[in-house]
Amino acid sequence: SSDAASGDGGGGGGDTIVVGFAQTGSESGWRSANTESMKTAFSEDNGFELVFNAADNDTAAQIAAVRGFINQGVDAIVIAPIVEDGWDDVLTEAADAGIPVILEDRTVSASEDLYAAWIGLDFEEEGVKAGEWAAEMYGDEETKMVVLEGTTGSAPANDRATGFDAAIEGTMIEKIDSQTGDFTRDGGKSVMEGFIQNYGVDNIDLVYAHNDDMALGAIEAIEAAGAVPGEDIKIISIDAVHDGMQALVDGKINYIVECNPLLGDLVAAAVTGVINGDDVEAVQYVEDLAFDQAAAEAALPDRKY
Ligand code: GYE
Repeated sequence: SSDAASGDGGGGGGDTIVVGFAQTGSESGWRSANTESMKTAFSEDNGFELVFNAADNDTAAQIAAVRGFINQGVDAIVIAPIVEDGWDDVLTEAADAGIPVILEDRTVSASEDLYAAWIGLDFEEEGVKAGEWAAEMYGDEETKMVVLEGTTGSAPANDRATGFDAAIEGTMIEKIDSQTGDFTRDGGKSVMEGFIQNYGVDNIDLVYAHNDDMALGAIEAIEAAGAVPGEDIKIISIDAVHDGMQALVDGKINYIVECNPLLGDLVAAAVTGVINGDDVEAVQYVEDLAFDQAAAEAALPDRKY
């Protein structure tokens, strides 16, 4: 409790729980909101000492950070895994050292025995929601679509593609190209510039972006090519961060599926529960909404991120 923590002086003794958090990096607005949520939840006032690492989306650096936490002997490790594969060794090392691991945000392909809990979002369902809307709006006419993928090998890039593709099956939406923009605005912009160069701005009808930041980058590329985003080229994205929602209100994005980054309190509760030996739900999904322009207009004033 905060009472137990106050007066502790941050010395790391007593009731303070020392948590190493291996964040992906700082690629997007979603990530900024997630980092802030985590730092707030794992505050000294809440009885934590947070050792924060952001790996700049370098998977080797992220694994090295987790090894550092193990060597340091932290009480618990939280990871937002950049990619799904490659976690078996270091998770086994954490288990051997008796340090519990809690995953937040993205999932891993490693055995569930190697971590105590995962808290995050249903990325495949997000893709389905985006695809169902695309199918309903554009599925009856010939629609040439390009896809801006998230970080290659990441759970949200994999699952958002799977869900969307399943939802548009049998429609007249044709995926003409799909490349990674690494979840960044710059990445989305340069990949979209390449698509426009290769296919011609008039031959692209729809962009499906795995996050808002890449959609915002694509908007810049579309406008620079003299076309009108949201009209000449429709755009669907995922996250519903503030700048994305503003673009939706402005008519430059047509639909956004939410991905809630405010996971800090749930993750902190899971860490505390695991350390206290409580029964902690091993898989915790957080609910997501979806917005068209009117819904975005209504929601924007009260958005927390
Ligand atoms: O959608 C994207 C971020 O893993 C859900 O990562 C997260 C994704 C999010 O960079 O904006």
